Amino acid sequence: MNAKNVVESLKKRFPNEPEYLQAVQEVLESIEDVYNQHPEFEKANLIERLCIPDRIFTFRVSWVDDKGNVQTNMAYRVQHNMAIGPYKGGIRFHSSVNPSILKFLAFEQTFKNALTTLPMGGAKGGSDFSPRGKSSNEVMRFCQAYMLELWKHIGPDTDVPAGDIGVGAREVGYMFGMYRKLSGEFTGTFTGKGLEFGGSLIRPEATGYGNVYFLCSMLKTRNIDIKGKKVLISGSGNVATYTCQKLIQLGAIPMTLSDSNGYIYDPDGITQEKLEYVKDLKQVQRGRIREYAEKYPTAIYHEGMRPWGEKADIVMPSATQNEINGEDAKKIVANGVIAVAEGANMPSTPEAIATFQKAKLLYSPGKASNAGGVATSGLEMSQNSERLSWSAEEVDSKLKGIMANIHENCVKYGTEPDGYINYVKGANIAGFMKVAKAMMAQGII
Ligand code: NDP
Ligand code: 2IT
Repeated sequence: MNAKNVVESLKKRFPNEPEYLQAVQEVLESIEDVYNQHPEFEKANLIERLCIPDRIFTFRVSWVDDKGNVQTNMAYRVQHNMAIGPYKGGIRFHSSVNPSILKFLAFEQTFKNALTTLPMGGAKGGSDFSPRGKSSNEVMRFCQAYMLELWKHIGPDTDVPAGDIGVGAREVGYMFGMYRKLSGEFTGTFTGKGLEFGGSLIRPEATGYGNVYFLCSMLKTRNIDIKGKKVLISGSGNVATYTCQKLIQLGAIPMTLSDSNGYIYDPDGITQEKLEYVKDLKQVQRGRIREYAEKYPTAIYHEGMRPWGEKADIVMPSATQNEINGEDAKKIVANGVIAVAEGANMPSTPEAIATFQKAKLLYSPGKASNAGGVATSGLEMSQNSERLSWSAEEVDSKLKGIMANIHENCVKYGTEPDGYINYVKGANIAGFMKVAKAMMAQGII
């Protein structure tokens, strides 16, 4: 195969989907050598069948706001690939959501889920509805309206949604409630549920904790201790918060958090006490990160900026796609950063990735280092199936084992002749081979 030809053909078929094409191009370029060793893949047109989603549901959602106005939003579920297990992946509510973004996320999810070693296919859903500035009643009515359409396409053995940007415990609760009522069954359709109704301990923490576990494995390859290291984090949502928490537990010093309006830099470091304030600010008061600098005046708020110009040892982007561009990456390298571990999905542009790899930084793509979230979702599905709940220690220890395994696979498939570990290549090849073999065994469908 010539990866370029496939990408060119997809560009012609889906010209208005830049994020989708970006994600596909990265994977195809890094698996090309392995793919060429398997002529049977080419005969079965495996690549196109793997890049194009199985199906996409697109629908209008209508709901009534608090003033009695009828609102409409566009909503979607991309069921990308089911070869190794039921469709699995989060739901994103954000004004930027469109088919390109959800297709890139569902594509990435397919490889990420394969890496977890658990039986989960890849999917993603969402809507251009933004919960920000909406009352809880409005959010509930929107979630219910979204489920009214989607419920018939999901189920514990077909498609299991979860959270993502704009979808946390509150939204999952409302969607699960409506799903349960419409289906008339109590099943584990949805992960990230409340602990009282089938949620798993450690699932809220899992993406951030998993990313820090992965970071520690990367640092270990160079005998570097995480203790005392200064870390730049973007975002202040689920992933950012629990990344910060695990870093504090391990003696590292988180310096920044952000939202789409700007970032805060705390020269004294973010402590657990300050983090508890952030959790309350974001999850209960639903406030903005700028308020941190009002509460802790030694911290500085930078309006309209991202944190990548600050001096630090480690960078953990945990907000959204393409939030680190080529110029940011140059600053990060110039500042002497040793590791970039992605919590968000595709936060670095191709130019940024090339800059990190050229400088031989420890750099892990989201599909490897943020896989702890969906992996723990897989553990929640297992607990729901056996109608049992595992202890926090048991889930955390399984999460650690899974992240260690993903790291080993990256080393196995991604180590280059000079010893540099190309985590992008490693993750893409390991994920691809598992899904490809399953698809080959199951015939042309
Ligand atoms: P949350 O909604 O909890 O938090 C998102 C954070 O990122 C908020 O602080 C938000 O700020 C900020 N953000 C969102 N969009 C933008 C933007 N366009 N520019 C700048 N900042 C932005 O989401 P999560 O923490 O769950 O998700 C963060 C990332 O991690 C996403 O890329 C997601 O796909 C990925 N991820 C999430 C997993 C999970 O388990 N939740 C698992 C694996 C990956 P604001 O309040 O201003 O919108
Ligand atoms: O991007 C992701 O891996 C998630 N948003 C979590 C998906 C899940 O099903 O837990």
